[in-house]
Amino acid sequence: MMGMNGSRMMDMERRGEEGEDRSREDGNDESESVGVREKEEMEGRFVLAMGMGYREFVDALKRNAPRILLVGDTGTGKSSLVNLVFGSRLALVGHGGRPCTQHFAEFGPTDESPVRIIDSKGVEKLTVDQQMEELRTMIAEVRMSTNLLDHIHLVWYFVGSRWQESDQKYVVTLLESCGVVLVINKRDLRSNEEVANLRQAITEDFPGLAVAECGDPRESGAWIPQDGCPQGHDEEFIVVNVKRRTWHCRFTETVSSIDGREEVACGASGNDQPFGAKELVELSLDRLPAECRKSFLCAQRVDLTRMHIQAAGIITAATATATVVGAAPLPFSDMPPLVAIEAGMIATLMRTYNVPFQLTDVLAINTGALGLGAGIAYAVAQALKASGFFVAAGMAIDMTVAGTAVMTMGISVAIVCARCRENGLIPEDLSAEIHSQTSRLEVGDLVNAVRTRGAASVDGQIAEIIRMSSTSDANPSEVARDNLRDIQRRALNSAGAIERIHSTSGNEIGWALPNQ
Ligand SMILES: Nc1nc2c(ncn2[C@@H]2O[C@H](COP(=O)(O)OP(=O)(O)O)[C@@H](O)[C@H]2O)c(=O)[nH]1
Ligand SMILES: [Mg+2]
Repeated sequence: MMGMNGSRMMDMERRGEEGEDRSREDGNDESESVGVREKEEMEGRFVLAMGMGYREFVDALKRNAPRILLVGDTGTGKSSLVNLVFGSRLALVGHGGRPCTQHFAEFGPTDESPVRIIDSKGVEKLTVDQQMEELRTMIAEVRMSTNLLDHIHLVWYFVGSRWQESDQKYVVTLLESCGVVLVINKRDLRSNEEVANLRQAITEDFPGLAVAECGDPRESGAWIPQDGCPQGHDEEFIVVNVKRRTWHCRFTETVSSIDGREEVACGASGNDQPFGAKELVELSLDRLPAECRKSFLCAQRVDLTRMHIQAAGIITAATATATVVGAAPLPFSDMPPLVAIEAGMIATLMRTYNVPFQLTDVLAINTGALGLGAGIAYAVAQALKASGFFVAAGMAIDMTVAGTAVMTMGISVAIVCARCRENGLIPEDLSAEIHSQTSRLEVGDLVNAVRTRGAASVDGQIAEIIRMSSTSDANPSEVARDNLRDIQRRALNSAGAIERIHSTSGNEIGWALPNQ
């Protein structure tokens, strides 16, 4: 088998691109127009293959979507919180959704948000007892289904300004059939004292019931921090930049210094980021049945660390598959599968980070300089044709090249998607951003670790590389290199191919490969 190294691949691609340009200039040259047709065919197959892998992934998530019931008075911020956690595509508005009963409607699942949200509508006109009856009937009805996925899996119960007897009754009823998380929402509008009192009353009724405190100050009109600045200067706030609603404490104090009297400003400031949603996600996750957790994780948009772990699993799986495909010594037959694997991985990763994308984005990313995708497949075909011979026997894509290219691409996509999610912005040219990231990565060694069968244990390390590289300017390659010894040790260890060396006192002092 004749391997192909990275620089040669790039070389070929460069030649391929030139070929492409030439074919645009004089498109009536017969051999070149064949090339164009081939390219179209290649893209057609690519779109098809990618569409399948990605579709399966999304459909499975939707099939296993958890069903979450919202309970709480109108205006407690239910819709706002759902939008914050799952994105606004669920369009939780009064009249939408599929009616469950007269007073409940269901939203989702969608491709973007594989969750089912049941929201109440118009229950405020009913008495507490009638509302309770409605709730009981609805829960009993869905529990008739033999399919556990149709049951209500979780309730987000929105607490009002006081904890009342009716709250206690509601929660008792709900706990009979599903997990409950109490949500003290609009936290930014409540005083610490109010929250402390609520928590105490709740704990008396239900010791150990999960409570999440959330708030989204961006939602309110005029926002002033409730509990003062950290220095306790309650009266001295100004809210600057009303659009973004940042605040600044302008408290000043006159103090004596050696040279005389001086003005000292507090200067504490903050901004109005939403908060508490991550905690709500964690508490909810703990209470969901295992079958629905993956969908829930893919639907939520607030906990990045969870997304990294998910992404690492996807990258590892794609890398392992590409490595196997790359190992088959069939000339070029491995191109379409590799293209599909990589494209499917890119789409799935973007989905995991909830970065909106079009098929054309995936195409653009996949045809970039270092990606082993449609671009390279086409370029290699062009290069071979230009040099006068067709597919030569033994020209298989080397397995390490395949694995490395896919993993490199995966980590780059994940890092860039994580950054997009973190700052809420998507670069104008997503593809260029990902390719610039790709050029900073050399993870061949990492791929070797994955190849040693201990793939699962590598997930955590990949997640860590993504995490560190997406929140700082750290070079992902350096992060990878620093972790490499440990990654390999863990991979080998879990594959059972490693002997631990212990000191006489029993401490692990090293490791070794058997028979070497
Ligand atoms: N200050 C503040 N306002 C919020 C918060 N959550 C929601 N709101 C506002 O409260 C109002 C009612 O919210 P909505 O989500 O429609 O409540 P729902 O009736 O329970 O679905 C809207 O004007 C929101 O902008 C929050 O955490 N803080
Ligand atoms: Mg609402």
